Amino acid sequence: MVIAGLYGIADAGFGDPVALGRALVLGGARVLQLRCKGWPEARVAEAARALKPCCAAAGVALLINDHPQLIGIADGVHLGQGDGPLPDRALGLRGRSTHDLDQLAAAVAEGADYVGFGPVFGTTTKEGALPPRGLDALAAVVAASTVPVAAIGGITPARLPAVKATGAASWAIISAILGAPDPAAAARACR
Ligand code: TZP
Ligand code: MG
Repeated sequence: MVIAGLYGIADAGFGDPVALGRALVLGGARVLQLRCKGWPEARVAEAARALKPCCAAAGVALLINDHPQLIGIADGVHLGQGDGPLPDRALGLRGRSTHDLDQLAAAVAEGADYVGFGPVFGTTTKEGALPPRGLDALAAVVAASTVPVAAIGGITPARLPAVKATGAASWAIISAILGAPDPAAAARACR
C-alpha cells in the first residue's frame, strides 16, 4: 500500500467517522486516516475495525491517528510530534506530522514511511495549528524528502492544482470534503 493521491481523514469532529470514512473511500480516497480526537482508545479501535473491510476491499490504506498501540488492527498509524516513538516497521505504515525541514530530517532519520507537512494554508480544523507554511515551504520539503509527503492544511479543490505542482505525493483534506453536503462527491473533486 502506498501513500499517494487523496488522503481522506475521517474526522469525528464532523460526524460519525465510520460513515464519513466509507464516503471518503467511495469518493476515491487512496489513504484513509481515522481521526477521533478525545475518544477513548476502545472506541477508536471499534471504529477502525468497522472501517477495515471497506478499506481492504478498495485497496485503501487505513491509518489510525494518535494511537500507536492500535497499529495491528489497521494498516498503519499517523503520529504527531508529541505522540512518542514510531512503532516497529513490521507492524505497518508509520507517518509523522512535520512542520519544517528539521522535523522532516528527524522523521526520515527515525524511519517514518511518509510525512505529513503543513499547515500549507490557514486552517480552522486543527486546534492550535501553527501559522501557514505556504507552497514554497511545501515544495522545499518535497524536494528534500526521501519519503512521500502528504500536504495538509486548508487545501481546497481550487488550491489543489498548486499543491500538486509542488510534487507532493498525497494531499490530506478535511473541511473542504467533510463540510460539504455530499462528502463522497466532494472527495471525487479532490482526487
Ligand atoms: N494538521 C495540520 S493542518 C490540519 C491537521 C490535522 C487540519 C487540516 O484540515 P483542513 O480542514 O483540511 O484545513
Ligand atoms: Mg497526534
